[in-house]
Amino acid sequence: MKRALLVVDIQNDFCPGGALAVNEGDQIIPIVNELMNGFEIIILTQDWHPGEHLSFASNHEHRSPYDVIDMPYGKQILWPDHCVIGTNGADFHPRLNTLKATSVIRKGFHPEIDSYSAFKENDQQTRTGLDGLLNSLGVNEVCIVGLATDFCVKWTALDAKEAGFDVSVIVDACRGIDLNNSVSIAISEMEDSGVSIINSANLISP
Ligand code: VGL
Ligand code: ZN
Repeated sequence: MKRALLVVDIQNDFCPGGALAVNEGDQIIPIVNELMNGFEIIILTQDWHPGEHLSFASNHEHRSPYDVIDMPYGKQILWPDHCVIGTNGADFHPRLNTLKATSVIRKGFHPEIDSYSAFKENDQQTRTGLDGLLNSLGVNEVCIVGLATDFCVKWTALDAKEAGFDVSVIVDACRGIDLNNSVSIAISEMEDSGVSIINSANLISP
């Protein structure tokens, strides 16, 4: 029995003032830093896009952010340019305690594929290697926090479940983008897939 904390995309661009700011995104940071004390294995994820990434509306003619287009792998929401490799927006938020992290997983660096999940990209085939890392460390349970509840947190949780891990999402340590009620839909989808939705106060340290 070994658990890991997955800290999803707590980067400047997803926090207030950033290019794809999540409302109150920075408010989870003290809770996440506190939760880190209860974990030996802490994995941070980092959304990491080249400037020519096809999830950016700016790379398509006559398209605006939040338009939906067809990609070879299915529907894709177009986003404002965000988390561009090497920019301040792609850096972890300065108040996130990154010193405790044991690994960092970067995702979304293939220009033609978006990647919400920390396990596999949106084509549902290209893998990040996270399941191999967790398995080789003997992890059987993952607790997930971060941004955004309705995109990267949700897809990471669903893929973790599919990969055979016990999965909890600590909701008060997550915030969402919330397009058309997508946060409550995401919570239901996760619950229906067997993901436990819990509060940080209920997380008992080993
Ligand atoms: C995310 C949209 C685009 C996320 C990343 O971290 O939830 N959302 N890229
Ligand atoms: Zn992204």
